[in-house]
Amino acid sequence: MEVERVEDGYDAWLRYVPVTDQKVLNAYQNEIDAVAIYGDSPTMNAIFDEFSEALPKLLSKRVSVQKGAIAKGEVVVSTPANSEWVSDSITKDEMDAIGDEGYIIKKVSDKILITANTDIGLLYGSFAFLREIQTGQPIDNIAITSAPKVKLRMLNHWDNLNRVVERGYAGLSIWDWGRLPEYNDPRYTDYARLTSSLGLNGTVVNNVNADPRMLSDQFLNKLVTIAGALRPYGIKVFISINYQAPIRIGGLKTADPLNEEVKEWWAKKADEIYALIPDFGGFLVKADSEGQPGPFKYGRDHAQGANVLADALAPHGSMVIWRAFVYSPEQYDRFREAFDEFTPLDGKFRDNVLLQVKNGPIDFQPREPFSPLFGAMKQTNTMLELQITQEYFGFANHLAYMGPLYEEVLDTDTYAEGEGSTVGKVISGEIFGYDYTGMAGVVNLGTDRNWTGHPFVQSSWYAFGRLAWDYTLPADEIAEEWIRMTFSNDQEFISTVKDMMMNSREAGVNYRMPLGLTHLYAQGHHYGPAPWTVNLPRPDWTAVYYHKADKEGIGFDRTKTGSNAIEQYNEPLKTQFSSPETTPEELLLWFHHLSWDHEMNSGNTLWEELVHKYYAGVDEIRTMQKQWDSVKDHMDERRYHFVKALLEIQERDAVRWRNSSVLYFQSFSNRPIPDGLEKPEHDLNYYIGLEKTEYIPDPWYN
Ligand code: GCW
Repeated sequence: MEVERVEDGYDAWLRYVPVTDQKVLNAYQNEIDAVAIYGDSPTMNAIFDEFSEALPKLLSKRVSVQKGAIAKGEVVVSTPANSEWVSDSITKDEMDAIGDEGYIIKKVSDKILITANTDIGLLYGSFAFLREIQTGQPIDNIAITSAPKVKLRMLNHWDNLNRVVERGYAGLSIWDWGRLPEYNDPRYTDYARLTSSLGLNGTVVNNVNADPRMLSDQFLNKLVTIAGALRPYGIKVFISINYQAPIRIGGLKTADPLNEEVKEWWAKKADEIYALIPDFGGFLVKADSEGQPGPFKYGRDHAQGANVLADALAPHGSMVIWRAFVYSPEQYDRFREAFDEFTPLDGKFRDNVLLQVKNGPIDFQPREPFSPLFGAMKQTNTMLELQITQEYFGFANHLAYMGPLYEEVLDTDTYAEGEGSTVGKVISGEIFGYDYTGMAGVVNLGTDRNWTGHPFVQSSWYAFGRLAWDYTLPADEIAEEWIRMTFSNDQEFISTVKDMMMNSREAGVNYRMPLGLTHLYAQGHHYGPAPWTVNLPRPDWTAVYYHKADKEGIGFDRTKTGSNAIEQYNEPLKTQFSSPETTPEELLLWFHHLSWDHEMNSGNTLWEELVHKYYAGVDEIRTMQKQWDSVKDHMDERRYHFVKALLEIQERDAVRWRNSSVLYFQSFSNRPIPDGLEKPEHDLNYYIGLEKTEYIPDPWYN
């Protein structure tokens, strides 16, 4: 009896459902009879398992997957070192060009060759080949050469040791600490398959708000099991460390980075870790930020703080990733802080330190200008941190594909070394020649069956991974791949859903914070609107700090007459952002405080334009609802109904965001909501009341 497939999202983009287009299927069936895999290692076994699972399902026929033996109609997977036929089929130049992790897929007489310099390269090539089949691409003349542009391609988990995931929204942490090290949950392997299929090669397993116990023998032993499960897939484990660990678990009296005992403690700790996990990745550190301890207590700076850890890890060939997410209540403009704190330290960090910088200067807002640190740190390896979890995008309730946001960041010109110095080029080391390069994505993965809560958050995990490999890939192409693999190769379905995805980020900007408004969230949980927030222990946690609305106008003046944060950018950006006329409208209120009557490009006043944007955001969600309904017949009921319900929640929330914001800002502007727009159902007080009663419980903020 055939059992109907349950589309619960667990398999994500590795579903391996039968190819349905008969012409395409015939071609594949003719081309592929067998897979010959050369070499023996856990990674080669993983390749064997993947092909054995995938091909018979995809091709609806028996495919023999075997170790060795070349015959007709085969896919051959081997390094040149393991097969004479392979080394005869490839040149040294071809192999040199792909480095340690790249791969080549090409047709050689009647066979398809997948080759690389390492087993991990072969694994990436195998996943890439399967992706071609999953997305229905022709393979009769297949020719793909690919190598990653960035070295460290990693996920960051904000998972606590009690399994609560900070900003997670998809269940508990997938790391089952209570049953580790004994129980090697098969889920770790599936996590590794999904992650590695994108080319990601590192993961930080615990929250940057770090529990010192992560460095205890107890937890390091648990980590050994996880490292073992991920190793065949080329994923190294990293941990976040707590700067006070020498005191908290080491029994020392100080954690001063210049103290000899402290130095020794870290060096010994590193040795212990490497004795357990020989390929351990390194440390991630959030120091002197949001209450986390750091070197400041001892009068030391970030470089001194990082270097003691770098020295401990250097003998093992690994690295420290030091976060640049810092801001203090004293600063007049939070925007300025990371730049002001870190640029004087450029050149003072050890070579094996990477500075991990969030894409924008504030904090993963729906739209931020890029952090001016990209393009300013010539002598410090600087890597990019993006957020996959939707802390500021409606948690796991709203559809918000992050591909366009990532693309926007990576393609933005920093002008660090003249025109064309994009953020992508900076972080891949092309501009300043960094020793280490990297990209990190903060994930929300949890015990929810589909990993990410909202099925479409998977698409941002996917996009992040693909862009970490190649930052030049277009977000819409990535979306299409993901749709094909996750849902369907049907053209109508693809174009409709791709359209929804590509518009979803801008819709989210529009109904929350258009024209460069930012950080207007209810404090703490960051789900709903609260532009009215005034009194909090720190001014930079209030909303009024960010929008500065008054009777005259709205926006944060960051030009010379204000905080002058724009001076942190290279020319011509500095000049461009100094005048409202030359500032892109989507960033306008990031840099200027303007009159409600300021004339916009459309001819509308600023007030009218703002209101129109808020309304457009809601309309876009309503359009998405119609689009989703229109493709109902192209998918399973389960996913259709789930996403439909989530879109209803999103529409409700978008209306709340819009009405709250428009009514609140209207209390300053004293101008009418333009004619023809539906009027808010309730008054401002009603929406203010919702902040306390109607929000999604986030376990982190109970
Ligand atoms: O975005 C903010 C979050 C915190 C987070 C912090 C950080 C892990 O609200 O929850 O803490 O950033 O990035 O360190």
